[in-house]
This record gives sequence, structure tokens and C-alpha cells, in this order.
Amino acid sequence: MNRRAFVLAVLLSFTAAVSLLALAACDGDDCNCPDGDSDAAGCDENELDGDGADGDGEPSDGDAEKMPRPGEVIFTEIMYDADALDDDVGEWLEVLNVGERDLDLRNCIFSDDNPSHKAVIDQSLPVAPGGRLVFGIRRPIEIPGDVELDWMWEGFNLGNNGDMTILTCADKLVDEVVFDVATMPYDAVKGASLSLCPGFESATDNDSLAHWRFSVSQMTIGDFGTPGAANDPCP
Ligand SMILES: [Ca+2]
Ligand SMILES: [Ca+2]
Ligand SMILES: [Ca+2]
Repeated sequence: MNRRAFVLAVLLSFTAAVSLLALAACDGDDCNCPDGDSDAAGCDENELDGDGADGDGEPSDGDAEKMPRPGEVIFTEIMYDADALDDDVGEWLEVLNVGERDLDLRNCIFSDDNPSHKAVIDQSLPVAPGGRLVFGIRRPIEIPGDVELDWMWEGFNLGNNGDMTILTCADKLVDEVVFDVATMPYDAVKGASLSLCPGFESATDNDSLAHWRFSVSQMTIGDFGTPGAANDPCP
């Protein structure tokens, strides 16, 4: 073999080896995707099971862009102990978009301090910067004069002696609030929502119960709160 034939043979062997490696790497992946192009029609390099989701529990690209990142949506009001209604239908809470982007909470998870208490937001739930959403426990009928709910969870109640509210999006903690009635620096009021004081609207500022009070604005149903509207000023 002359020098030129030898070089050609080495090049051919190398090309064959690279092709075999590429085939092996394709095993279990979406091999219809042109490399580095997950935008091609019908192609999602992250998708393994063809259900349109990435297969890792996260939504597809369009939704993912609008998912809140940590601190962009925060809890601002928590009606954990209703009075006008039974807690099984009367609990609700308010969240606020404190970020600067239009967001959608679809596929985010609301949960409390019990790891088995989780509710997935299985609908589009858009919220603009400065916008508020009201989550409520699922009720069988619309209750006249009651709080207007943007989304309903079911399967668990919030504890009347204390609990946590947790919002998780794409496996990231967006915000959480821990409340413990025994350590509140003020008396708990049955039938009034725990309400974050204006001026403390951040995911870290709402961690301190010193920045919360019980609502004093009365709703038509008789309980106290400002669901979907600015919170009461604090003394
Ligand atoms: Ca409760
Ligand atoms: Ca927080
Ligand atoms: Ca409010």
C-alpha cells in the first residue's frame, strides 16, 4: 500500500467509526431531529414518548418560557380558616406576579406542608406583571357573593393551627410561606384572611409573619379579605 492509499484507508475507517458512534448515541433519543434543531416540525430533542411534553414532566417550550421563575409569583393572602363557609369549600389564597413578564402558571404545583398534598394547575392560568390570581378549594357549586376563583385545587385543606403554602414550577420553588398561629405576633382572626402588608411584596419579605396581618375589609359573604385586589394597609 502506498502512502496515499494508506491515508485514504485510515480516513474511511475513522468515518465508519463516527457513524457507528452516532447510531449508538441515537438509541433512545429522537433520531428524527436534525442535530441541534429542536424547532424542526414534529421534532423535540427532549421528547421521548411522543406526548408533546418533554418526557421529564416539564411542559413544552412555549409554556416553559412563561413559567414563573423563583420569586416572580408570591403568596399575598391566605384564607386558611373561613367562617362564613365551611373550610372544605371556603379556603382560598391569592398570588401576585411581582416580576416583569407575562406569566402562565399552567403545570405549576400548589402544595402544603404534607408531601402528599399536591395539586397541579392543569389549565392555562395567565397573569400579567402586577396581576393577582385567586386559588380556591374546589366547591361543588358557585356560591353567590363568594370569592371569584381563577383556579381550584382539591384533595387537601390548609391547617387552622398552621401550615405552608408552596408554589413550585418546573421543579423549582417559586415561593413558599410558613404560618404558625402559635408564633404569630398578633391574634389570629377566624374568618379573616392572612394578608401580606403592602410594601413587603417579595418572596423573602413574605417569609416573616411580622409582615402580615389579618384582613379588615369585609366581603359580601361576611368574611374578611381582598381576593384579587390590593391588600389592606397595615397599621
Ligand atoms: Ca382550614
Ligand atoms: Ca416566601
Ligand atoms: Ca388581596
